[in-house]
Amino acid sequence: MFAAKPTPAETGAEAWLRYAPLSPEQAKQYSTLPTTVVAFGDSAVSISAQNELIRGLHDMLGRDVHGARSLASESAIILGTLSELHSQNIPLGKPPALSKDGYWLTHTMISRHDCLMIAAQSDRGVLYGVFGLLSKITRLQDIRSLDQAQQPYVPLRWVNQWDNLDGHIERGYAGPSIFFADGKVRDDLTRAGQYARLLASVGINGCAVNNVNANPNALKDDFIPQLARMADAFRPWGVQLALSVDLSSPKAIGGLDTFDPLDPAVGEWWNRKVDQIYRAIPDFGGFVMKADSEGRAGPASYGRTPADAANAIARALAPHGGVIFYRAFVYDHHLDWRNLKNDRARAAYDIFHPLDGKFDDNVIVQIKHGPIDFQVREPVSPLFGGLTQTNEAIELQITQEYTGQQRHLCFLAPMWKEILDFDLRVSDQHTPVKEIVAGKVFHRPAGGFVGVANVGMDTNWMHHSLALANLFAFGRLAWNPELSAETIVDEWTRLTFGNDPQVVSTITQMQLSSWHTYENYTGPLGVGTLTNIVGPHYGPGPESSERNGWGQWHRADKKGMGMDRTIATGTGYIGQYSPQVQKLYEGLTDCPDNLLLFFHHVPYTHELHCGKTVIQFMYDAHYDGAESAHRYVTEWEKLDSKIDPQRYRDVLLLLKYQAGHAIVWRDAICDWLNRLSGIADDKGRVGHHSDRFEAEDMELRGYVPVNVTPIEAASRGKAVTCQGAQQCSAKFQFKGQPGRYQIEVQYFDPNDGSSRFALEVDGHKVDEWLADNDLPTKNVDADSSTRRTIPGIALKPGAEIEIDGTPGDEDPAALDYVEIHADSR
Ligand code: GCV
Repeated sequence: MFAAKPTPAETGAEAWLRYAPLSPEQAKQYSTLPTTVVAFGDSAVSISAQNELIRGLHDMLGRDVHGARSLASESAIILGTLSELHSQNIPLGKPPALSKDGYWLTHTMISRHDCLMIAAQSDRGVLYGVFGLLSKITRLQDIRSLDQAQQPYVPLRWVNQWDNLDGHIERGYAGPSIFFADGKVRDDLTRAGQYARLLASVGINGCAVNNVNANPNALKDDFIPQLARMADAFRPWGVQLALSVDLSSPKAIGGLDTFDPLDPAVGEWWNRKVDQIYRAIPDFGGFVMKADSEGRAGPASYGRTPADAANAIARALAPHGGVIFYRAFVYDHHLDWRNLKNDRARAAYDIFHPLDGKFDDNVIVQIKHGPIDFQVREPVSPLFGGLTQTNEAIELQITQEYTGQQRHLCFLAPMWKEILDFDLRVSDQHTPVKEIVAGKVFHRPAGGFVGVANVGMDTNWMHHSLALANLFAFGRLAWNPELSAETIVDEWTRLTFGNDPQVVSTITQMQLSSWHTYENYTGPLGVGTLTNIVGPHYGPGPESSERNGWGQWHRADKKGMGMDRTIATGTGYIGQYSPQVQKLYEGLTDCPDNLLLFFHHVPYTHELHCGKTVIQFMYDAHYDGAESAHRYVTEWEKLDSKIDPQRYRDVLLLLKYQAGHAIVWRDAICDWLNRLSGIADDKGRVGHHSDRFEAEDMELRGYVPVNVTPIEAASRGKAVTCQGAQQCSAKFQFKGQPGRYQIEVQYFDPNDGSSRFALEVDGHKVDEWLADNDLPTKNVDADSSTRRTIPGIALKPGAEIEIDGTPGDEDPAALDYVEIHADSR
């Protein structure tokens, strides 16, 4: 019934636009589909729409599909804007009301021929309709009596890329920039065009191409023609080019001695610069601005406000129809951590709420979804409810900075849905976030969704094939936030991996549970991601949040943990919400468990609504999370032969890596909490690893024990490293019962070279591997800690197990421990 064989050798480059051939049986239901695609428009976007439909139908149905510019006496698929269709006298009946990017898929009879029609207000809408139709066919939907209109929920659906001009991407995890290299726009922009196609397929209509920590050089005269080439690559897909800009540009590159936004010379400079950009790129989208944040220049240098800065630039953009997204991510990162009333979470509201009504109509305040910074769980930013006379956009992070950096599976749509659906109860009315940012609640002229995407040169765009579901989901939610996470991931899976029921149900279940899994082992109860916040934001590093000015405090001490943000005794942050939301969070009785530690400082023995104590919940969550991550491997393995070999293997490797790293997380956080609180795990797991052989206790040749910092980054805080020797070994005797075992070697894979390991049992080599993963550290620590699993090893009591490590460059082939478990398979 389903396509017998998946397409061989897929790389993931086509993402969800694979158009894999349908089986003859599947294709049968589309046998009456016309094979002529008539497009009346001649814009670049109309031509893309026509070509895309021809390509998709041809590839999926294996039929000869061709394009035409006018109707002949035959059935056809007709593409056109309503005005083009009118002028061709196409019978339209009563078209639905369509907004700018909306489309209508329907049938019409022309000279007794049944024609399928994709109609829209704009050529971009036609293109979106084409993708909509192709998606239905890929998912084997019945299109015989199609009559459906679709409208985007918000007008501005943008992605931001944090690409630096040198080609490095800040918080990018999939290779270098597809746009820039060596301070210039790349000569070959093929990938930029392909990216625009992907974006268009989910309705994204703008892309700011450079880092919000913007390099002023992007506005230099000689850079603008380069940007124009990028706009050319985007244009056929209806994606507007936009740019992040630095407020100090008039001074940094403009020859002025000030960048005071209220200085007339500065205003003039922006006017001239913007005019110059629009001469080169007439459909330029606008700017994104990060100012007075994390060391960026800002209006505060001149005693001016964000509204002064945003409006000065907005006025230069307005005559051209451009917009500026001004980011509300403004906070002091030198807060005094000793002052219990200080709270970074308050910053956006404290700064922007008083400015409500002071921003021009082409300014959109871009607000991160939570008040801190894309932690694994945060409440909704109260600022969404605090700006009733200002355009707002929600900023969601597609790139998994704090959620596993595309090495861990973490599908974010369930989290985004909770945020978008959250009812802020402004003026005691139903005011969900999605309606506020769409401009519907406060009747604003503009509003939007912004996703920080950070795709890179990796063939499959995001490194982890399953991570692309986040980019897809962002686009789908920006188009229609009423869609459920289940619907979105079902669509994505069918488009990406085909319609086999086992593949669809396995992948959708993995994706849907993955956020909770990740939350469980990295930061449950709303404590924030307990990662190394002063390092790469990746592995566990719970102490790094404390005793510094960054304000990502969890305030864990001997007795308890959590930030007191109450109105009564804490920082007062809760007071930034409406009274009904305040009531939800202020008291321990109502505050949901999953955000408890975000809002309250409680003793470890505090009993949660679920009946567990905080400390036991923490232990259990970490063990549950690590187990779930482990199950993803076995679930995925069941799909072998149902997924093309390359994507199957690549994902399997990542899931195995994740399962190992989840254990690193579990042990680091549980050990740390156990040490801090002195409270034992009811289930006796924490600190007791009876199957574990510590490397420092083995018989060492060449290897030297070292202390690892922080202590929780390695088992018992120690590892062994091979320095100054060609090869080292660590040996121990197995003392268990005879049987088949799985050997787990916990080693470190820092990114300063590639070491090699070999495992021998009684002198026979049973495995060898290279430690050459690209992990975000040069150090022997929790970011580099990695697990190698060697199944099916027969062991007898007294068997000698030896690990040989060969350093490579600066990588000292460091080992943490070995675990031996019965192999049940
Ligand atoms: C682009 C966090 C990230 C930074 C990022 C910043 C922002 O602090 O760690 O890399 O900078 O957010 O959103 O501006």
